[in-house]
Amino acid sequence: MMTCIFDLDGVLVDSAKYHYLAWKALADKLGFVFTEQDNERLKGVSRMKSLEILLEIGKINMTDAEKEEAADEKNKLYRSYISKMTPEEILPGVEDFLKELKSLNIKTAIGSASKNTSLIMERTGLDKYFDAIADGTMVSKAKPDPEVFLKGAELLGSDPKDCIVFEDSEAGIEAAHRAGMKAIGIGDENVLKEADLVIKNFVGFNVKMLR
Ligand code: B16
Ligand code: MG
Repeated sequence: MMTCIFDLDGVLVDSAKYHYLAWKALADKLGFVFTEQDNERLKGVSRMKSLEILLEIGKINMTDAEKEEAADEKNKLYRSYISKMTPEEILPGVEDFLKELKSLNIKTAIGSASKNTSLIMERTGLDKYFDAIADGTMVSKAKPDPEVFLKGAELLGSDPKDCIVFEDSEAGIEAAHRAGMKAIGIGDENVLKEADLVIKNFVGFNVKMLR
């Protein structure tokens, strides 16, 4: 039976802008410029890996303890932004597609690297559409490792070969394929070259197009 697994940031909601603001505040404090273009490199990447990329851009060295502290500080600021999110921030076309999946009894899961998944799901009301959540609190290996998607399939009792993953990052597309799943890219087809199909967004997208 078909199962749909969704990445969260960049697929269902645009939380990348809040990640950007929070990382930028840290860069400002450390005294270097962090642009929106730099932020592209952090999409789909874990929190600690994101910090390491940021520090590389700013040419700054930190001890492990300082890194923990900086990542914590960023996360506190990030959570203050996402705790004000509303259902209006669900990306266009997403809810119609999720409603269609529900009406057809197609199983759904989240497969996200974020440790803040549950807060975003609550604030936006997305939680009512999902049968299972696999997120950064449950896995130890980040995308492109397939762990988070395999966890999602396992929670639903689905066979990976019946799963279709929706992803906005290259690492996520690779992770889906390594899990033995199909991958639909959300975004730019020149970037998400490895995806089985790329769509710009969910506007007008429906289950017929999947079959
Ligand atoms: P957190 P996704 C990812 O979510 C984001 O794309 C990435 O930018 C972020 O660093 C990562 O989650 C960890 O997030 O700091 O909230 O644990 O795209 O896998 O849904
Ligand atoms: Mg993403």
